[in-house]
Amino acid sequence: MLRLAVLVVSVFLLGGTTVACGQADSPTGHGRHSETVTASPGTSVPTGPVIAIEGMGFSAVGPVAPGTEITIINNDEVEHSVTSRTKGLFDVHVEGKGRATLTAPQDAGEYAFYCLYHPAMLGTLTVK
Ligand SMILES: [Cu+2]
Repeated sequence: MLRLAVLVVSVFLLGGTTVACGQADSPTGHGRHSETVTASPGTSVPTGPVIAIEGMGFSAVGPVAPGTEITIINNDEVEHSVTSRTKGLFDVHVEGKGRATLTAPQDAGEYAFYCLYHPAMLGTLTVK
């Protein structure tokens, strides 16, 4: 139950801080989601690329264009980060069960990243 409440709150936060438009005709409608929803259709599906974090690992993300907004969805209970190996390029922290946005670098290339909290978590972002 608490999990569901947190999920609902984060959905509201997302709707409030991003310009939620288009698909959210009735974000709080009567259709309740099951508790295991990761990216439920209808209310909060990101339109762009996504890096999902689950089980202490990053999902793969396909090549993205420079400057693309990438949604990071943390399905774990603990906080993670998406931090570039090249210091200072990007460093986005995502609370447990939270979401954040990473803006892809402007230059094409392969950007290795990891989690500051769990350095064994590794991923690569390709920009082209
Ligand atoms: Cu982590």
